[in-house]
Amino acid sequence: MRRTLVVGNWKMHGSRPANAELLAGLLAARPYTADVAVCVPAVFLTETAATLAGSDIRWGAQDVSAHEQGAYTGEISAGMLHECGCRYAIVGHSERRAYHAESDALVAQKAQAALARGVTPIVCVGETLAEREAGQTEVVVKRQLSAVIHQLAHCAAEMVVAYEPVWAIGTGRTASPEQAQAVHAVLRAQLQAATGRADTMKILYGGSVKPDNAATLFAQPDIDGGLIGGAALKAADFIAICRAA
Ligand code: G2H
Repeated sequence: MRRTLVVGNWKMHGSRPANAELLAGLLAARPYTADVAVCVPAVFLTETAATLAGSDIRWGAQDVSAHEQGAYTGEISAGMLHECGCRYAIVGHSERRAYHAESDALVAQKAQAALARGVTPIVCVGETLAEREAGQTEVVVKRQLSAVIHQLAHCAAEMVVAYEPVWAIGTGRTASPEQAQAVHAVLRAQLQAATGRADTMKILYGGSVKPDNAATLFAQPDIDGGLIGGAALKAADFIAICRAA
């Protein structure tokens, strides 16, 4: 039985006062039946760690460098994230693929760098609207996941996968539970073929998850929780989603 995981992806939102209020709200609403985590902007990791330390709410980053260390201005290594107590690092979010030209190969290197330092990568895959309409959904997500599996070989079983259809991100359009489940089943079959342990691996859904659609999505057999953007910025909404698990 896989335990549901709900991860807030704050993206480039937040401020010290707003974060303090949001985290206080999440702490006050414990206990949760789901595992709960927040992936915050890197500059807030230390404070987030101090606030959440000793609780069962986990924290993580939204990206990680593919490099271990060195002259890479602006980059943050997996070792640094580990020092900040990060449990997770999102890699390959479609916003990074689109706005920072991240390739499948780079995403795979980032996932490997995270795992090498004990940080669990949350590997995002997902098709654009044009790709869906061209009937390419399965080809695209399998290609994206295959790059990571190939790079990671034996340790692939330690990662989390997030299926985020690009057309559903921040648009208010959510994949129907049936559409999402169909892709999750494809991804799980691919993970099973590669690792033999897919029944223990979490595949999250992301893309306009809200309090009113979370329960139906999470009830699908291959949807193990969510990666939540906009609705993770309001304590009441995020708590409601965590409770929908
Ligand atoms: C998808 C998601 C979080 P939102 O990017 O990763 O954001 O819930 O705002 O669509």
